[in-house]
Amino acid sequence: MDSKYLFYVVMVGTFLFLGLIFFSSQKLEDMPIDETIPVSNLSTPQNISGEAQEVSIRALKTGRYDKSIIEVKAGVPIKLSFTADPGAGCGRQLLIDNVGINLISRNGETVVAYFTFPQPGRYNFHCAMNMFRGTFIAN
Ligand SMILES: [Cu+2]
Repeated sequence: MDSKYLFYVVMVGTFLFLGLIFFSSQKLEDMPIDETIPVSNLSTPQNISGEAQEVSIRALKTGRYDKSIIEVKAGVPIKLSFTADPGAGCGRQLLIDNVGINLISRNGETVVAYFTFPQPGRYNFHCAMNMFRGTFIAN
């Protein structure tokens, strides 16, 4: 066998092996929350007159949210309940783009925030590292 070829195979094999060790050592439950982002004001209904749209999101220890698409109405207040499995690592933090929401459910508790999407569009929600991902569709 060509020794250059053998060298190449050994190098690639070593690389893959080290990569596998590295990724399998990255346990979801060890992924940190980003403490530098100010936590949203919780449980402060902002001028809720009449009904709010009730929405819930759960971060699962499998590394995903329980839902990836949530349809809501734009311009109508939303009451969001967020819960994270204790083993969900960085998924215990929920950020929603453009509305300044940063919720943290450290130990499986449900945290609540009120907010409104001002105009129709797609608004992403995610953990600080963008591993957990979902989208609000405001109509
Ligand atoms: Cu993450």
